[in-house]
Amino acid sequence: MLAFLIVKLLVYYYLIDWTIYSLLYVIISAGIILSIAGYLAGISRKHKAVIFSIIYIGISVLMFADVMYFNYYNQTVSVAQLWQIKNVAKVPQSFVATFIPVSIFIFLDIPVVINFFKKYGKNCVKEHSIGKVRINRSRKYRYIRDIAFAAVFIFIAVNPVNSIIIANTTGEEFFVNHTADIYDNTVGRLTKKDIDEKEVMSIIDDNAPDADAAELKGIAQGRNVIMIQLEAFQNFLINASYNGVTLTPNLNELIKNDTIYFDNFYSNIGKGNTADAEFSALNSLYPVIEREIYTLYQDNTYDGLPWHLKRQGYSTFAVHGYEGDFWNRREAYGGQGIDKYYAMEDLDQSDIIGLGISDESVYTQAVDIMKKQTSPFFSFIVSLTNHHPFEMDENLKEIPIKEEDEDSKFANYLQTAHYTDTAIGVLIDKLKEEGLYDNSIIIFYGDHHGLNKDMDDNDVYMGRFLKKEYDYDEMLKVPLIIHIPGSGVTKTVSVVSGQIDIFPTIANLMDIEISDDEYILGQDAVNAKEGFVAFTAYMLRGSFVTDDMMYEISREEIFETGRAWNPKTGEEIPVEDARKYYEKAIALKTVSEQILEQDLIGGGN
Ligand code: GP9
Ligand code: MN
Repeated sequence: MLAFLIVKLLVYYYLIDWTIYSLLYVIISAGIILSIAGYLAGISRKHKAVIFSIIYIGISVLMFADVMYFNYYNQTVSVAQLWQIKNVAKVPQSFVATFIPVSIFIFLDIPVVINFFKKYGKNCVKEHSIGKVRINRSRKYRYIRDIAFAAVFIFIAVNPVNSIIIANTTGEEFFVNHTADIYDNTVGRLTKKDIDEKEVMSIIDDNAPDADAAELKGIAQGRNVIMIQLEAFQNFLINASYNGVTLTPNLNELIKNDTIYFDNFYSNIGKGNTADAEFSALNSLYPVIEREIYTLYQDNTYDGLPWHLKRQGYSTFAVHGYEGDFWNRREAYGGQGIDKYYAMEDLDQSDIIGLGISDESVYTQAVDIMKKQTSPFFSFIVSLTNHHPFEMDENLKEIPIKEEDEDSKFANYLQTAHYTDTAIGVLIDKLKEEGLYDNSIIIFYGDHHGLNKDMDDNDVYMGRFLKKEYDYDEMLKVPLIIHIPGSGVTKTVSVVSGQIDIFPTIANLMDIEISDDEYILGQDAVNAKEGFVAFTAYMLRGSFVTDDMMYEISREEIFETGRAWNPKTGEEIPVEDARKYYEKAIALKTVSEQILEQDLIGGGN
């Protein structure tokens, strides 16, 4: 039975990223499980086998959830994220595609361990009742022992002295990790202090990047805004070909003329994926790790891009080919300044691919809505067809796949990403046809990665395709393409930028006034001298990218045990060189959280 338990734990720690500490974790976890079993076996309660079974199955289910979650998010499950079960149930394809067969070992030992417990439990009591073997300790002694054990355990889990050694050696152990998480989300939250509004502004002044030049100011002033967030669309696709076929011919063509292309642009999403990309782009604020801002801070007051345009007389609407209440968009868009939302149920659904309405159909229907506007408009379109697990009818697949890549997520991704580009071609043609092209600013950007480097052997396929190691610098890089027909402005901006910078960037191009007292955490990326983006998910809080350094904090969220490297060369950089930017990232993340928690844009709560 011990062998079964050990295999279960080995598989668990292997699947949530084996490190040098994992062996120690296996010993600690096994020790705790055996202590629970021993403790319960020793009591003479009628239903102790049932109690043990419930606890043990519960532990196993949580381990399985951790493994699934880790595979997708590079993090174990938190109590703050239990809400996500609802979304998993809605997108079962992605859940099934995330399942790793070996994780079944987490459940295989359950009958063996429970059976063992039953026998052992009976013996214990028998021995006890006939007064043999057991050392009969006094009740007082047992209380002291139990309290001391719990106190030491909680001390290690909560780590009140912030010891790096404790955090390092026990940080990801199953019981310690989940106890610490529960503590952080209960006591930790209740005891957290707000930062005064003035202090928030001064931290922003000291830390948020700020471009002071005003090149290209107002070149798109008064135009219609067509903003398209592209599902799972990564930057490596641009100007690339696979097996002799150009992957994104339409976007490549756009980039050649009247376009500003940002080729070092990053996704800075939190746990709300697509919805967080939207939020960050529209508001220049950072999302959070707990869940999507659209739900957590649905009732806050915002003053992002749509609100600024509304004040200039623009109509505002969003179009998306999936269920209206997904990511709580239906409820949240009003607060974002988006007046009308056309979701799946409001649109023609005759052309479905994968999860929802095909991009081509959504774009065509969106242009029809644009045509009906009587004032300049802000249209926000969120694409969908390129969604994980990237399944599409064979007849839509146009990329010939090499034998070595057959039946991979990577190959499927190339197909749906290529389709994304085809649909963009249809959109551009339709805009021209309807006379909406010349007087618009058309913005495309990716929401997040499609190919997680830790899933589906993507590192192998991508490594071969890119001819370099597939790391976060490539995985989190999505394109930002701003097309301003007839502007005569064609350039590539390579200074680092991210979704956090979209609002101030568009504001400059459209000459939208942003006053000094607005909470803006990004900068105008056209005029940026130095880039800076802080991360929230995948690379956790404290991680960042600058023009020549990327830093990933360790999973225990300890600065010293993170890693830093040059994103251009992949060369390692001493971690200490990252400290100043790490502090900047923490400062920006903290003020962003404070702005949301205190609803500061709405004047505070
Ligand atoms: C759903 C779509 C996909 O409406 O935006 O969301 P994702 O799973 O990528 O966050
Ligand atoms: Mn998405």
